Amino acid sequence: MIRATSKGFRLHIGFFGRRNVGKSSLLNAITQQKVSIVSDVAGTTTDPVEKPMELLPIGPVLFVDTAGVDDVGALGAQRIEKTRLAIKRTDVGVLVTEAGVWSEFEEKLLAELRSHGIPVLVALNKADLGRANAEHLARFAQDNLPYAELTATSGEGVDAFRAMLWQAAPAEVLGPQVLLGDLVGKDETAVLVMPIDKEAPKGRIKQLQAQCVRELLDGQASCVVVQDGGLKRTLDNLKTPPSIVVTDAAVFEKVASVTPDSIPLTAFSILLSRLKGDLVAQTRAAVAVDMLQPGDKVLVAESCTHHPIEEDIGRVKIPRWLQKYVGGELEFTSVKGRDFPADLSPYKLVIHCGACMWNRQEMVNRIRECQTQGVPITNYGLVIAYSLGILERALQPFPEALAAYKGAREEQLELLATRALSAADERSLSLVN
Ligand SMILES: Nc1nc2c(ncn2[C@@H]2O[C@H](COP(=O)(O)OP(=O)(O)OP(=O)(O)O)[C@@H](O)[C@H]2O)c(=O)[nH]1
Ligand code: SF4
Ligand SMILES: [Mg+2]
Repeated sequence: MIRATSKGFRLHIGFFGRRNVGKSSLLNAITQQKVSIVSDVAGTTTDPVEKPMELLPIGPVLFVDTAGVDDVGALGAQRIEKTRLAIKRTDVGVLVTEAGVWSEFEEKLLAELRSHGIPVLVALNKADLGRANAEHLARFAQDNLPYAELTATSGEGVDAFRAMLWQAAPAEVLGPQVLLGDLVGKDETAVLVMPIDKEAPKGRIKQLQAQCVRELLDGQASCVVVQDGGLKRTLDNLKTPPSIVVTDAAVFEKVASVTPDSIPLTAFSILLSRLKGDLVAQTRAAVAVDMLQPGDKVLVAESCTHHPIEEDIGRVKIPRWLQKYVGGELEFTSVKGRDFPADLSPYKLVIHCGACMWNRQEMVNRIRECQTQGVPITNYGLVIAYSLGILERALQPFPEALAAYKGAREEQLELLATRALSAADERSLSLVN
């Protein structure tokens, strides 16, 4: 049973700033709980502290208190790195400073937050000790930077600041986060294929599968849940064909062979790419599989740190299918959680899981990182479907991604044809010589 909203579906609000400005005090004042330790010793918060809560009218949020980023020394460098990682998963950034303090340090932090597209609010804390100076207020006005003067220790100004938080939340985060509900109309049926294999969580179903079921119920649609072995029987028994079949990508091949072509078919991880990632970009990247050659390096990345099992999808199944497609050995590296290489240049392709445990901001940042370094990043479901020759079918419900797929295929075929031509030229040249 799902009792709580998972971290991945919460708006992440991060508190950043120098040491001792009152970040932890502000978090405690906003949540009205002693979440984070407060002291007058600079550098009290060392690792990011997380507090999930319901912040009305936004809904579920995750507050993240971070270590002061002006920290010094070797330990300080580690803390700064952790704070940097926290920035990457932030949806709304709170830049905390003391009234009267705004220097190059705050400007740099602001620029870093904004470089990730994060809306920023400035909290001028310790208003009981001093008020904001006119020069700083003019600076905020010039950039339309929202700010508030407050006193975290007495709570003064904190209610108004709480309201500013939800005004700053990006519309796409607050808007409906639809996985499947929009693809199945009222009174229609969806069939969800969920194999209960060794990867299935014990005694429950995955959060994203539960969310699909809930969305279908909310939309007055019907939902049939079945394991792969029971799919054919279920489809044969349904009087009206379902509007869609959604499967775990691990059994894509089997499910595609049983589902008639007239029934739309996709995978949970493809739904996740649409919700959390960038379905169009990740679809284009799936086609890059055609450029792989035996011996190339491929990075397989997962957002969570579950223990690998025998028939693990990322370590066993995807390598097997891809090597069969490429016709030779590839060199795979697997990484988990936030352990992601800074230098991606050795890799020809990154294959990412659906990142169900992350919020969209963090996954989109990872995609942008790969794009900046010119390395295509795709997704489990997309690459499996492509290597099995069923990606066009799996994208039928997503016209934009389907168009991107067709465009990318054409470009790829042209590239491959040019490659084949120049190889033929080289061969004839060597014959002549
Ligand atoms: N006078 C006054 N003191 C405050 C206020 N907010 C926090 N403080 C004090 O400032 C000191 C530092 O507060 P923290 O909340 O631990 O600051 P921090 O930014 O989390 O510090 P680090 O975790 O070390 O980076 C504590 O002694 C707090 O009591 C405020 O609004 N007014
Ligand atoms: S590996 Fe990725 S998609 Fe699978 S459970 Fe973990 S975060 Fe979710
Ligand atoms: Mg602190």
